[in-house]
This record gives sequence, C-alpha cells and structure tokens, in this order.
Amino acid sequence: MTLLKLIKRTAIAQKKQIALLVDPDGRDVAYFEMMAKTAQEAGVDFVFVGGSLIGDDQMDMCLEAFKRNSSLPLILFPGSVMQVNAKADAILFLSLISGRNAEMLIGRQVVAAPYVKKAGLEVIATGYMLIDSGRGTTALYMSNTLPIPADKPQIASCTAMAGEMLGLQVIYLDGGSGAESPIRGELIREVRKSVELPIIVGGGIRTEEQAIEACKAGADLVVVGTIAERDPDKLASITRAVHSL
Ligand code: 1GP
Repeated sequence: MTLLKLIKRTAIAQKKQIALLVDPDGRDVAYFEMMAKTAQEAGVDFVFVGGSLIGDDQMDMCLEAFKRNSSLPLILFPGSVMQVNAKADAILFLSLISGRNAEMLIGRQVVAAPYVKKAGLEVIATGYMLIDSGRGTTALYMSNTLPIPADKPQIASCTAMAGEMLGLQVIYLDGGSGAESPIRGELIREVRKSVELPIIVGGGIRTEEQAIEACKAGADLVVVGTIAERDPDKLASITRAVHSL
C-alpha cells in the first residue's frame, strides 16, 4: 500500500497519526541513531526528513541511520531540490499555495521533477500553507512569502479548497518550525469543513494538549520537530496522546 493510501485510510477511520520531523542540518550519526530508536520506541507513524539548509551527505547519513535503526516510513519534506534522495520512501512534493512566489509554487518543482522520477519515490502532492505564528520563521524567510494571517481562517479555507480543486492530495498547515504557538483550532476547523483531503498540521506543537487540540479541530496527522529535539522523551507521551483519540 502506498503511504498516501495509508494516510487516507487512517483519516477515513478517524484515527490520528503523528510524524517526527528531523532536520539533519548540523547533526551527527549518533544523534540520528538516537532519534531513530526514540521514534521507533515511541511508535510514531512517519518520519519526515528535511530542512532549509542541508548538504547531500547529511541527508544520506540521516536516512541511512533511520533505516538501520527503525522500520518507520521515511518521507522527505524537502527545503530544496538538493534534498531529493532515493533512500527515502516518499516525498511531500510541496507547492507553497499560501504564497505568491512563483518559484515555490511551480519553479522548484520543475527542476526537481526528473530527479524525483529517477529516484523512484512515491510522490505525495502537497498543498503547503504557511500560517502566521507571531514571529518570523526560517520557512518564511527562505520562501520569501507572506504567511496567511492566523486570524483569517476563511483565507486558509479558500486556499485549501483551491488546492483540492487543483488535484493536490494532502494539505499541510504549517506554523513553521519553532513557531511560538501552534496553529489555532479555529483555523484548522475551517479548513476541515472545506476540504476532504487529509490535513497535516505542524509548527509549535510542544505538548500533548496542543497535539490533541489540533487533532480534535480536524488534523489527521500532526508533526512535531523542535520538542522532540529538545526532549526526546516527550515524543512518546505526545504519540500516546494522539493515538488515544
Ligand atoms: C515544521 O511542522 C514542523 O514544518 C514542525 O515544527 O519544529 O515547531 O515542531 P516544530
């Protein structure tokens, strides 16, 4: 079964899933091995791998360490074309539909397409939406786009609807890694009402309660990165909370 089918089936069954986001930048093999074991023991559903500034070797090293130390599905969440890597299982093929930067909407994808094809990765066409989280994040700076205001759920829902109509397969609502606070439930609820696609939500989720709130508002899959880096033990308790819903 493809990973997209797995995400969809789980969403239809109204079960919730969680992904650990690993940014390989500046980390060594020992760190990747530790995180792989932590994620496997915690029972997360997926590992997203990517970041804004990663060299080729770091990505290889990270994917190899996760393969050696876990059986978790590895999904690329690429910050650049250079991060396309055949060692992963799938790629979130992102179009930054919240922004108006043509490079992020279609330009980078044109450059990446032949590499993705050659790598034989499962492609998950993703409507990627940055939501304002109260402070500048790396994602905003690097993408050179404006985020959707946090208190404008209608803009978010219309954007997601357009993404669905264009044939995208999942919607990713992201407050940006290290966001001060997670995306508000009200905005997630509005998007949930507007589209049938699986909804991924991440950015600033640090507690069980925040993960539960995102899920109850309509997220099918939540993503945690920063908190797992700071406190790997927390990953297991957030995972348990998400799976208990
Ligand atoms: C960012 O959703 C991810 O794309 C994770 O964010 O690092 O804040 O958990 P955090």
